Amino acid sequence: MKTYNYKDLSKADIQKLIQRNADAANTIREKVEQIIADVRISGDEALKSYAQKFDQVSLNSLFIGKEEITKQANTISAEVKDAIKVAYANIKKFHETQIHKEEKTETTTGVSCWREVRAIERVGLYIPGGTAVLPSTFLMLGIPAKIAGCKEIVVCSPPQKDGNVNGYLAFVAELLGIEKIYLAGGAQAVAAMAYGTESIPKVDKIFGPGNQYVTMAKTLVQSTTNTAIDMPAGPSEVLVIADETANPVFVAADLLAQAEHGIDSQVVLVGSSLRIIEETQTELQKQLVVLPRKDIAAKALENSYVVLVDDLNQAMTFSNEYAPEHLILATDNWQQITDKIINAGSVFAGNLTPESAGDYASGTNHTLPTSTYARSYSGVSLDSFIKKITFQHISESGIKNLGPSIEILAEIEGLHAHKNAVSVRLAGIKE
Ligand code: HSO
Ligand code: ZN
Repeated sequence: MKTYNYKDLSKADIQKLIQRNADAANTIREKVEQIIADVRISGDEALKSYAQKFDQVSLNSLFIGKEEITKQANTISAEVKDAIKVAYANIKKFHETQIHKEEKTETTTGVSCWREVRAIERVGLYIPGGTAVLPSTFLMLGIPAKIAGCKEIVVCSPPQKDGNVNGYLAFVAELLGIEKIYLAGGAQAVAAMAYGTESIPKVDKIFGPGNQYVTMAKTLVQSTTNTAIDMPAGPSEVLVIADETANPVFVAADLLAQAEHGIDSQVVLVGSSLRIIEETQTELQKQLVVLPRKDIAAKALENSYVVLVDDLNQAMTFSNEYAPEHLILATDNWQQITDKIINAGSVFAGNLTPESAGDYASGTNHTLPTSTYARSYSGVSLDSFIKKITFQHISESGIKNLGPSIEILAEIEGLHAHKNAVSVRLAGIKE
């Protein structure tokens, strides 16, 4: 990986460095628009013909039900089931801490205001399939949806060649109590959940990662329907801050863990120790060659880099500019800098905390903002599946106390009907 010295970087250089892979999404826009139009017009038929075209499978039914889910779930080993259960329990425990009830407040005597939480009624979870089946993503989206109490949870995942779903996904569905999995993938699945088809219900919000087609489809349906999406998504990324207390073997392993996700993934090492940086570069090559996904990881490393900084504070300044999806603090001194973190999706603090822990099983969510969106977005959490509705109640003393101010404000805005809605009540009380 190419190394830059922070001292030599101008503001413009830094802006260039923090820019993510300019995505070629526009080239696929037309194709995705066509897919969306097909699904709108032909519904299930379009989904079946896309399954034939993209997944090479001819489907009789567009979903599998409870019986088939149980059958598939039983094909996986007890060891894997136990590991999934550990992840399930931790993710559930952490997301349950996100349940909050807000207090009522009396803003003016006789005027009380409060908010109540309601679950989004119908949510759609897109779980990638094909070469990268991600049961962990099903856990990360399904658990908060269940805790929130969403009435309808629509799950779409591309069919396997045998027209079924993978056993790991089936087992997660069982744990979540989800009795149907729709066999649809890619942009066509997103279109189905946004518009609804004969089989697949329309939802209010779509969640989940996916390739460029899925991402483009989410972006398009968000602006053309009343369906919301979890967040804009780009290629996965990690930034590791390392000082002289870091372990180069661990740092290299963390960088590769992210690099193996895809050729467009980016990994950045920001180090204050030249020795650690050099040893990490050597380790990277050593560990890379034995990885099954070494070709993918090697490509990702080509668009990755190292920044040499003076100290942890300077490292944090760069990291905040970069706004990484994952931030690893590979230092025993992590407590010194956590206060200075402004932009990051999820933070992994200390030398024994790999990002993989959060990807799978520690409890935090792995659906996180990428491509500098950590500046303004949070990762998926219980909040993503709920809405908060404001309420107010005004008593006789309340309308007497607050009414005159409302009347004046309505008057200066020239909105006399607004003013009148208060005046008639005040007059009604006097009578
Ligand atoms: N690091 C990925 C999540 C993931 N890793 C799923 C393994 N499986 C994006 O945050
Ligand atoms: Zn990962």
